[in-house]
Amino acid sequence: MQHHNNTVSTVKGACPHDCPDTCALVTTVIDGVATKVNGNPDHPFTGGVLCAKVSKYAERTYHAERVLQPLKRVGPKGSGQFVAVSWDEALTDIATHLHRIAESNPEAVLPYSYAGTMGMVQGESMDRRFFHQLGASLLDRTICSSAGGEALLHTYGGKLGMRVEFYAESKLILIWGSNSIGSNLHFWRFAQEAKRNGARLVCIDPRKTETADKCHEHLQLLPGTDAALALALMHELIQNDWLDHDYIARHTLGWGELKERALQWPPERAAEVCGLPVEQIRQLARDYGTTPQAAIRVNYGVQRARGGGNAIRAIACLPALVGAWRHRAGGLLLSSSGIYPFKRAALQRPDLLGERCPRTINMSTIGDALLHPGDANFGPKVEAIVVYNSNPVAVAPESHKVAKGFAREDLFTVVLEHFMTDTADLADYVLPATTQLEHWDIHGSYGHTDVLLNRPAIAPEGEARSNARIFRDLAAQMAKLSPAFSAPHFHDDDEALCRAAIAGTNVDYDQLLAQGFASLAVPDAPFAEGGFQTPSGKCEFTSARLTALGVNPLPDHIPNYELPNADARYPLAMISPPARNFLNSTFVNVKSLRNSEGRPLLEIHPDDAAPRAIADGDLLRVHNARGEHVCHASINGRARKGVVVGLGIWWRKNGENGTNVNELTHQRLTDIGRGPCFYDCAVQVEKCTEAAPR
Ligand SMILES: Nc1nc2c(c(=O)[nH]1)N[C@H]1C(S)=C(S)[C@@H](COP(=O)(O)OP(=O)(O)OC[C@H]3O[C@@H](n4cnc5c(=O)[nH]c(N)nc54)[C@H](O)[C@@H]3O)O[C@H]1N2
Ligand SMILES: Nc1nc2c(c(=O)[nH]1)N[C@H]1C(S)=C(S)[C@@H](COP(=O)(O)OP(=O)(O)OC[C@H]3O[C@@H](n4cnc5c(=O)[nH]c(N)nc54)[C@H](O)[C@@H]3O)O[C@H]1N2
Ligand code: SF4
Ligand SMILES: [Mo]
Repeated sequence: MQHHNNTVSTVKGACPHDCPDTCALVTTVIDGVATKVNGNPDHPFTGGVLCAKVSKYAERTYHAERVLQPLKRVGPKGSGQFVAVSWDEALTDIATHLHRIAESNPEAVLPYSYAGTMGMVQGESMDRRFFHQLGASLLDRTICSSAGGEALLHTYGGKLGMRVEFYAESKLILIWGSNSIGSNLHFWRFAQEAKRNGARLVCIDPRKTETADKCHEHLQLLPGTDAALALALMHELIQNDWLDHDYIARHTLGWGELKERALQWPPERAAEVCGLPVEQIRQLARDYGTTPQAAIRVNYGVQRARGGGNAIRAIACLPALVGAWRHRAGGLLLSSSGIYPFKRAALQRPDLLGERCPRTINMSTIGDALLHPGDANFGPKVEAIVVYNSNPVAVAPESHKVAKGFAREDLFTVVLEHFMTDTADLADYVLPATTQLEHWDIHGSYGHTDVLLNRPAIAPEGEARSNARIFRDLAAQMAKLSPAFSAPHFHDDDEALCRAAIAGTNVDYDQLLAQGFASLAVPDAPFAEGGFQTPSGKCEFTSARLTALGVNPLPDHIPNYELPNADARYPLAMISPPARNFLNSTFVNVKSLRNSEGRPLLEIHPDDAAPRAIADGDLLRVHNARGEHVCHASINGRARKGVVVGLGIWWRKNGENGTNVNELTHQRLTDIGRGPCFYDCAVQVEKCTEAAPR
């Protein structure tokens, strides 16, 4: 109810989530309470529209289960026994622990963070300064995009591509490894516009997603076979001379070698590997080879298998072969994050390391890292871990090892969080963090090309503090033990950090303050005249840098680690892409969104269900040598034969047997970029005959 004497305001912000869309937000605040979060109608890309998840942001922010005071563990690890303590007590004790460990070996301290917020300030500023000063182990942040990101680096020279708005003018769009309706909604708006203007939409995905339902064609290939498909497309482009010889000659490197490789991949061979009808591959090649303004929206779903880097490289070669880059409505986009001029070094201060060169730990193998006793090769055992913007116990592969690592009584664990996640449950201290409605931040995007400023709309709930403030406050405590932490760069406040992110660039902070966003000047067609940022300046079909890294310099199909039936005990391939109403493991505890997802499910094809006597809704045991996950069967027509789909990422504690899909995934890494192989996983499925063990 709104009375005339209420103070009503609207505050401009940015969606912080790990989503390519980075929407501009407008929060309505009445008497200090955020009542509604909307899309900013003035931001062209957002168009006033948000996804279902962030429309529920007020529900998440005022959730009764928010952690609003520092919590200290009192019972055994994982017992859930915590008491509220003052900030002063928590920070003093944490600083004492970190200082003591760092005194004998700073590398025994490990930060663990990812993109719970994508903000430059709350994601990668004061935190990095703190750990650089300490000399803590470095974290290789590979869990999402490094295979594809590095593949793109070695092909185009960076994370660059088509401008998203020009997809609306394309005549053919390949949506490759992405469920756009679920995970890239604002791109989908442009694809819809293109469709209305007569474009053909093709979806390439092992799962019949909502997006596949709305495309003209769906190539439902087996997981991890995209490079074979791309090579067969090249084979047909060559055989039918659907090539732009001029573009190839002037702007590419290694055409002779690539051609030779592609000619080894007739469509019949790829059809066999991909599990696709050969005519479907031929037709796609014909469409791609004969439509100028052909665009590819490839996404990270492609690169979560052993050969994921090579697959992205093979796909990324296609636009150069047909000269699609000549048109602004042709080409490819994986990520646009490479265009931002943010001053990362100024924010993160890697120079604070001085002469020290700490070891690097890969976040994708955190299970093994936490269980490692330490040796000359690995370095010291991890004795303390500080987690923020991430929920590794739920999201990292082979999670029973991750949980076991975090359960170590001798590991000192601090978790900065909004909620008691699976990871927070295993902490020594849980520190209450602010949400995006309560703090400052500045954002780029990986799906568009604007900069956004996030202003706090409301005061922090309870005793919550922003990540940047928590690391500032921790530095102040450390300064009592180690004077280097009293330096001025440990005093910069959050808004000053926003300004520092763009200081000296041509992004105008006043414009951000006034309007909430600012567009970067980017060319319409980035590679129309070549101009790739590789060492050769060309689109590198062959990469000398990959040779130097000991990787095959020419894209190839690399079969999955776990091919179904390679081990007869595990005949099904399992993929675990995101659920539409969750964002990774965020929002799992928001009731309205959880109700939409129901419960943890495994989608299975009728031909795989029938011989196992599995009916829709049955309780299932999904297992392999690493573990078992109990969930319910869904025979909804979305899984292909031979492939099961466990939509993620539920919290383990919501699982029927206290696990989620990552109980089954492994810690082996991708060919390029050291990434995880979530979608390269073989399992067996059977009906549960008795109530699930807990
Ligand atoms: N609603 C929602 N949106 C999200 C997220 C979320 O959890 N929920 N997560 C965000 C994050 S962190 C990221 S990284 C992005 C991810 O963005 P995308 O990579 O676009 O993620 P998805 O839309 O799930 O698309 C992955 C698709 O790849 C398919 N797939 C699996 N294996 C293969 C394969 O081998 N080949 C091909 N061609 N396809 C394959 C899956 O079935 C799935 O439909 O989305 C972001 N947006
Ligand atoms: N099986 C399987 N596993 C996967 C994937 C998959 O497709 N399948 N996807 C992978 C991918 S693409 C990714 S990116 C990772 C994502 O994994 P994570 O980066 O761990 O993402 P979330 O699970 O969303 O966890 C983010 C946490 O950060 C917290 N948070 C948000 N904002 C703030 C803040 O301002 N301060 C603090 N302190 N905390 C905050 C949220 O409450 C949330 O608990 O998961 C990976 N795991
Ligand atoms: S999660 Fe993505 S689509 Fe939803 S509001 Fe945020 S940026 Fe927009
Ligand atoms: Mo991700």
